[in-house]
Amino acid sequence: MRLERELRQALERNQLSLQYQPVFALPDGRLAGAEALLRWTHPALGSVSPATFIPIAEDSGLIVPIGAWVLEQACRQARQWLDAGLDPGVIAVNLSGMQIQRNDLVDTVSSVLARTGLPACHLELEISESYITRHAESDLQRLGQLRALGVSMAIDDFGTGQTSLGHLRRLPVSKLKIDRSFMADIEHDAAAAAVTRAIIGLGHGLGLTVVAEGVESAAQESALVAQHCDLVQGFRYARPLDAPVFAALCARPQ
Ligand code: G
Ligand code: G
Ligand code: MN
Ligand code: NA
Repeated sequence: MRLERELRQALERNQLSLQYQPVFALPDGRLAGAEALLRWTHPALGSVSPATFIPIAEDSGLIVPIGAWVLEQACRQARQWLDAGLDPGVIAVNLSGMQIQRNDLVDTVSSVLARTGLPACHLELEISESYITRHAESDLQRLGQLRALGVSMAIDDFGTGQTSLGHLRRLPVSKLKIDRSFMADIEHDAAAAAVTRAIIGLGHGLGLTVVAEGVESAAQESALVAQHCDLVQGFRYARPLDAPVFAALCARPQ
């Protein structure tokens, strides 16, 4: 596995970096935060998509040290923004299933927060719905401990997994991120719109904030405003940005 060997070296050779995709509030467009997204610049292949290398990182166990690096890097960056007098909002970091299952996850997160000095309220952990469906009781307990640290949690790719509604109610999460596949046709297909409306209603009924991902058009935005969706993320607003570009969007204190 050439890519696996090279991925192992990527960390120490500084080939990994993060981009930040902004998240905005509806209807006013206020910046709410960003999702940190991992990038690998391979010396020969150039930019390798996470869709290619995250599965390799998961199969090889490399996702554990790489995931810890992502967490540290995102928290350090957010702390720097705060120190510069900027308000980056809530910075979301994606966790893979293997990270969630580890006993040391809570220690890892709390020590990163302590080391970087980032207030926990600025960190959110995104957990794909596909991992949540496999949840054991112990994983649930771990998520509760994370929330006790003051970190918030979001269910990512919501609508693509099989979370039972009873289980959803027990999860210590504060946000649902509607998978971007559901954005297709919401502006002119009544059935597609019914699905997002139902997810938003479900989220609000459970007291959760709902984020629409993959918003690409003004028509999709209008549909989401009409459905009282709370937050949006997508190419209509901004692609994943290099850190200095995202910083330029952050508010200065009044
Ligand atoms: O950024 P892009 O759309 O190419 O990301 C593709 C996939 O890789 C998405 O599902 C995203 O959640 C995942 N991903 C991006 N960064 C990270 C990360 O730091 N950790 C994990 N586990 N997944 C990530
Ligand atoms: O699975 P996750 O939600 O973490 O995936 C985030 C990925 O979605 C990022 O890699 C980003 O590049 C991609 N993305 C963000 N906005 C859009 C969008 O508007 N349209 C599409 N097709 N992809 C998007
Ligand atoms: Mn995500
Ligand atoms: Na998602």
